[in-house]
Amino acid sequence: PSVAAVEAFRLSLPLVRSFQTSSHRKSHLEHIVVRVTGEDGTAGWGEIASPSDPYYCPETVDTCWMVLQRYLAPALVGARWEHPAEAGRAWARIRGHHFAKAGLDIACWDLWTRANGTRLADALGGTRPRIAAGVSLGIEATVDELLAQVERYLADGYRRIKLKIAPGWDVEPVRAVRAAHPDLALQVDANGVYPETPEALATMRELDGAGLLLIEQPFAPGALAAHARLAERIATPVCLDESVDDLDQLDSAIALRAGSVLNVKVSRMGGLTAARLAHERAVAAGWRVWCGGMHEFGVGRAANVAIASLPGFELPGDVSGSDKYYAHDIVAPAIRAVDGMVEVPSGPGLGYEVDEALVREQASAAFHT
Ligand code: OSB
Ligand code: MG
Repeated sequence: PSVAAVEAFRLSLPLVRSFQTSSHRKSHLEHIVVRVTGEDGTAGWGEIASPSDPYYCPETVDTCWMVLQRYLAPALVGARWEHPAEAGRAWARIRGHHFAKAGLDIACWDLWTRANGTRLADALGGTRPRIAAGVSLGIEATVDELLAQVERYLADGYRRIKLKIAPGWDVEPVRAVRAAHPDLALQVDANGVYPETPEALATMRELDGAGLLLIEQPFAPGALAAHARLAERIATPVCLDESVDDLDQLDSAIALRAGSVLNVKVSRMGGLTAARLAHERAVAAGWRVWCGGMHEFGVGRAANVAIASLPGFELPGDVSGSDKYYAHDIVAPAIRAVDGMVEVPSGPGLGYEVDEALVREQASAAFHT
């Protein structure tokens, strides 16, 4: 098939609970919703779940909007492909900009599977009828507030908790949560904020005694060697997120033993096609994999659910129900976790219906290529 038209919508949704970033409080998140139309009129939906600011990765909503409008959408329109895994050839010579590419890649997979009447999860090679969902909890004002959040999500049925950590908020909150829940499946994510110093190593050694499933991205994205040195010194598995946004980086990480677990994010890898290959390669190397998230709206979340149904995704992911973030999502039925599990939907494509009227009416900007 080929894509005859690309439409994009900037859409902001209010958060159920605002959260603190390194610079300010966020009460809304803005993502870009993408709609592609095939030659036969079939529609496919994708989502660009880039953060607004370049603190997680270099991309922002503004860079995604620009690159999508100026380079990616024009490259895709009219290009022929037999299978969605080939659609990315149209934009292969554009370097980087993985979040922006992921939106189009997801939309092409949705288009193709809807046109064929197949489920996205099946087309990707998924085998799980439901996926294990954990939650990612941010840095709170006090340890008591964090403990209350943990209680709340355990009461909701989630079985794995990830705590964000940073210098000044690491050993103490982890100890407190572990003391309150000795058997909890618990892991931490530093988003690369620790320098590789003796103090940081001492912190990692203390965390190593807390019975964590893994320590995610303690050092900067490019610091593969530092991750390898840490992985040799502690027993807790080191997990990479920001360090791996393409298959070459994954190969380097594997060769250097910079970790033993990969957080596979559809957005960071540049789409479902790349995420699927990363999953294959990591599993073949003996790494464990799980599905990470970027606070996706329903379209991106549905893509996460589909990829997480692949056989290698053995560890619970960050793919929680959308009600953790949004009271009104853009898809129906709402994506829900029951007893810590999200059902892989049975309908064709992404398996959820997009509220197109809401997307069109609420968008703050739109373009059509
Ligand atoms: O590092 O995994 C991360 C959200 C935004 C940016 C980075 C990360 C995250 C999460 C969110 O942890 C998980 C989710 O989508 O629920
Ligand atoms: Mg992370």
